[in-house]
Amino acid sequence: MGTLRLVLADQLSARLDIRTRADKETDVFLMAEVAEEASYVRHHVKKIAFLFSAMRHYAEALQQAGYRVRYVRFDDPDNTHSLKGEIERARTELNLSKVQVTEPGEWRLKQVVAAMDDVTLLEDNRFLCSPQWFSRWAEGRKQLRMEYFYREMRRAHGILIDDGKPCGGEWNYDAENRAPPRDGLVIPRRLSFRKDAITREVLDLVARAFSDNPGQLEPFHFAVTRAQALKELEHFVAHILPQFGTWQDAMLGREPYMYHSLLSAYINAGLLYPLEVCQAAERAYREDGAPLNAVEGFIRQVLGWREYVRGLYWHFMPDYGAMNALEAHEDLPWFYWSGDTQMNCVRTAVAHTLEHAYSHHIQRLMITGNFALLAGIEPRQVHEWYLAVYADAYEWVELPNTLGMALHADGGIMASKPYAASGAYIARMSDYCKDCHYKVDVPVGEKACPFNALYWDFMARHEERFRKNPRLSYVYANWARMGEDKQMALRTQAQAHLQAMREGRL
Ligand code: FAD
Ligand code: DLZ
Ligand code: SF4
Repeated sequence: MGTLRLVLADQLSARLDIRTRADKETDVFLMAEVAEEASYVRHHVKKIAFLFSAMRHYAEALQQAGYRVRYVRFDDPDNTHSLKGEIERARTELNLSKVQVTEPGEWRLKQVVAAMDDVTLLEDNRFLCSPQWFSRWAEGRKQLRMEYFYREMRRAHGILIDDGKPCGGEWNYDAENRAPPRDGLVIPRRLSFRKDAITREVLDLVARAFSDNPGQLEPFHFAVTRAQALKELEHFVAHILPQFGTWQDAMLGREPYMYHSLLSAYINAGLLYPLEVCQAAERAYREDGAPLNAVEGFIRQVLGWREYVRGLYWHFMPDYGAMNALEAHEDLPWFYWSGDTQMNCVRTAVAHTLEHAYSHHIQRLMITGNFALLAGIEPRQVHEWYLAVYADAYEWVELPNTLGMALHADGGIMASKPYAASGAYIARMSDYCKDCHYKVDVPVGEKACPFNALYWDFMARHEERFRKNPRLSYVYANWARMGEDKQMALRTQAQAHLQAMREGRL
């Protein structure tokens, strides 16, 4: 008797046990494009198109390798449009009772499949740290700081380690990274993959079936196969990685990608393995002279942050999803979906997002995330936005980044202080302010940059919680030095900005 093997849209990896254990004679792979998964948030159309096209290419590769595959298309008239429904339908029609599934990356979906009869969950062995290992590491620690987790990962996997010590003598080269942008930066061109017949068919489907969803479908040039994703990795390592560290936090209006890798959607969907990505970066350092600050900075994102947020997610779910430590209750303003705001930084970050289903980390954290933090937007609504609009978004990675890193809604489990910043930070790290309706160095008045008053209002609202934090003592010292009149003017201005936001005038 064979086994039905479910492969989800983000499990397109040949090295998973679900594939290596398959029997070509008796087992059947099930893959399904279903409305339930495609609509639990209003996913960006490019995200849906990327996943459906990558799924169809993966199914084709499975078949070519001699496996039996049952692929349910979105417009199949018998499609039940839920994964549970498709498992049951396949079981009955193929007369297969046993089902195996690689652990889903979302708590919601894991509950659904785990509750079904005769379903076995297999470990997702693409990750470099299992949820069990993370929980053992977390047990008994007062603070779960990424930096210490990352060092253990470096040692455990022997990445950038020489004779048991970190390459170059330091674990972290951040001091050399994160320069403000400068004029004349030339960013190498990105690869653009030709659309084949499968992708063109998917684009037609998505245009028809998801016409109300956010985002621009075309131009579409994502990699949709492992071979293409490997080309993207090679291109990044050879031409972009050497500059990655220095410009990691810089933002330019004309450059949505800067020196970032654009690999997250491919790693998360399974077209690339995180270990091979780290090893490719390490080789560039050891064999091709890529600078250590860039290579270490990049590896820290993949081996450190990526594994760490997944560990946090499984350790604290399901409670994590409902946290709102700062009691933020404002509604998400409409400009997150439309880009219709006079704040050039937010307008640009949203425009990049709607066009590419991508924005880089500093736009996510210090522009759209920072605004939501300062304005006190309800975490659940912000979370749903991030989960919807990025091609790389699945709850295991998006939720801790949004709730923990950007919104401090987990009360500091993830970050020792909130990533709150005023307009001065944005002016230093980007070229947005020079083309803005608002004036970044004006604190109050009609042209006042909203990030200034909202920053101080945020600090004042949460003084009780943050005053004793040693990393924020200089902030409260500055606040006290302003005196009551200036404080009052800033807080009144913040209320005016919030009112303008609620009325769609900001
Ligand atoms: P690069 O800057 O080139 O970084 C290299 C790789 O490191 C990425 O491909 C990614 O795999 C990994 N990485 C870097 N930072 C993080 C991080 N903080 N957490 C996890 N992995 C990281 N990342 C997602 O993959 N999916 C999400 O849904 C997601 N949502 C986010 C929401 C918010 C509010 C914030 C602040 C960050 C979010 N991130 C998310 C993390 C990060 O912004 C993206 O991984 C990154 O922007 C992807 O672009 P890139 O591949 O060019 O990354
Ligand atoms: C995000 C997504 C979308 C849009 N569509 C599907 C789908 O049709 N079929 C499927 O198997 N998975 C889809 N996914 C991914 C899942 O919703 C879910 O986010 C991940 O599988 C979690 O690991
Ligand atoms: Fe953003 Fe303020 Fe700069 Fe405008 S002035 S781009 S709102 S930081």
